[in-house]
Amino acid sequence: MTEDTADLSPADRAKRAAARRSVDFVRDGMKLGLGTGSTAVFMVRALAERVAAQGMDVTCVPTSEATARLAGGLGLRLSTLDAVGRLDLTIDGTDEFDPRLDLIKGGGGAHLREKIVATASDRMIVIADPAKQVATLGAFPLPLEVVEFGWQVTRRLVAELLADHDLLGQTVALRMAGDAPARTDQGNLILDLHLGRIGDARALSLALNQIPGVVENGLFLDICDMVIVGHPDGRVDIH
Ligand code: ABF
Repeated sequence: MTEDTADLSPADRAKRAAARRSVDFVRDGMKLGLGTGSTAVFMVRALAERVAAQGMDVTCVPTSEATARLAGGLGLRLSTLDAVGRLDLTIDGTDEFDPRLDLIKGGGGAHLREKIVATASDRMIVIADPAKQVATLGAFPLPLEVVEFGWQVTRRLVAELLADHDLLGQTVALRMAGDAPARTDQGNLILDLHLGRIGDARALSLALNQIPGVVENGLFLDICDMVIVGHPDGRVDIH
């Protein structure tokens, strides 16, 4: 199945260009982590096309139920992380990346599985449109997956921690899906931290994850090896 690009927005053409380039890095026999989000959708489609056209043998571990449905429906062989143990490559989208290739992810609510899968991979390639590139992380709200039990206490502890990190006055919002709280694939809640600018991402990430009700934050630090940025005209830049 080859997609027609005529109806795509410029941002989607950029995402598609990055996605299509990323599957050039897939080799026969690889165990792959498949990301989540609209850019990852283009990648899964491109991967399925390439695997079918070249008769490649790849095994895929999806990072969300949505990606599992898409990839399985396109005929890609799926497995679980525990069954394969270690992955050769994960390809995923992002919400922001900075010059160090540090990321904010989790706008799609899948950052916990995405971080587990990326960390279990020898290599992580991120695919992005130009809007994702920033000088300093933090304009995009930082997602925190939190357990429901005591979540309001967790939110207060997070707010106090932000004050300690000179991020006083920033908001910590429960993510909603219509009238109800949004739920992750694990059934947990998401707090979005509107920070504006994150000075010391490493210190913040460590401190957030020490709060007992926090399952995982959306900072991906020293995990990504390459970012492919697509452009609407089909060009790509590699960082
Ligand atoms: C996933 O999808 C997320 O970690 C990130 O939040 C989001 C990016 O979405 P999109 O590709 O739709 O911009 O990769």
